[in-house]
Amino acid sequence: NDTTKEDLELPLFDFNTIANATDNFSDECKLGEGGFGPVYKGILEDGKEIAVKRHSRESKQGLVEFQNEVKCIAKLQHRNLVKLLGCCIDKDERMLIYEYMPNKSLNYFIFDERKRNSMDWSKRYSIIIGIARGLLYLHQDSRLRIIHRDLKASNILLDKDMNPRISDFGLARSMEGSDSRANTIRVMGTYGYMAPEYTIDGIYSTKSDVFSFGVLMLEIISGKKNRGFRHANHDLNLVGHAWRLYKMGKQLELIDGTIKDSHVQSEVNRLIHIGLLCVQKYPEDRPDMTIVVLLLGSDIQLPE
Ligand code: ACK
Repeated sequence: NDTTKEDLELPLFDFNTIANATDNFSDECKLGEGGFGPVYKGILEDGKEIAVKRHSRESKQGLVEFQNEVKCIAKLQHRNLVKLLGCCIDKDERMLIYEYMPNKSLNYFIFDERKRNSMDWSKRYSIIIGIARGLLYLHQDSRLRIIHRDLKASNILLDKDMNPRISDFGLARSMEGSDSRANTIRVMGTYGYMAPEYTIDGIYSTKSDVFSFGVLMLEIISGKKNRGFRHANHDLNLVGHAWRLYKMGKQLELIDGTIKDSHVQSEVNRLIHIGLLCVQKYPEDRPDMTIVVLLLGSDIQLPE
């Protein structure tokens, strides 16, 4: 085990404290299964609510992801990132302790029939801009320059004010001191959100995150999930569908029918346009997050 406690620069929690907080990792406290093991809700003795990501013991991969997640986010703080409070290392157990997010993930709000109605346009817009700011912060941070690599609706958690927080940095890579793009032979991520150059050639960069962000935007606007860029079926290939509608000048058909206020149509139209810029096939054609945040916050009309 090459994770030494000194490496981490993070508050360390005692195993018993976490076991007590989560009722000994009971099923009742389990929030779900994350990419690398179960996630539990816990309550510390002072009443503070936490989420505990427990990495499975045996997994060698788990160790790599754990170190990676710690390295990437221990130093970061931003209102649109889930805050890492500390970690817990006990023999071969590794856990990450996060601030608890009471409102589940965005997945639940944009795709669940019962919940979708509660997402009016202004809420969707503030979620889009929050995610964009969080991602810009990751890309820009001069110490780390982080590429998330697995940006998707289920990794966007909502805090008590429905403010979006990017989570799950298990696959993130720091480009500190290196080129702005890199290659991998092990393509990991989520089908539907991965940029074509990443899926096909394993090339990732801040621009592959921009692609995933564009998919997320289109999903938030349409209430539909993108299943992947190879599907010819409209219901499965949201990106292709959005392009087709756009070329026919019918992009407003993309808007989720539960968004009732028609006066927002021109604004949504502009956002669809920004989303489409982000999901362009070639990474060099996509804007970087600085531009995306500027475009989102301004009322510049984009050229047709
Ligand atoms: O969509 P969810 O309710 O939000 O289900 C998943 C599950 O754990 C597996 O990842 C939830 N989860 C992860 N981190 C947190 C957190 N910091 N606060 C609350 N729930 C979390 C996630």
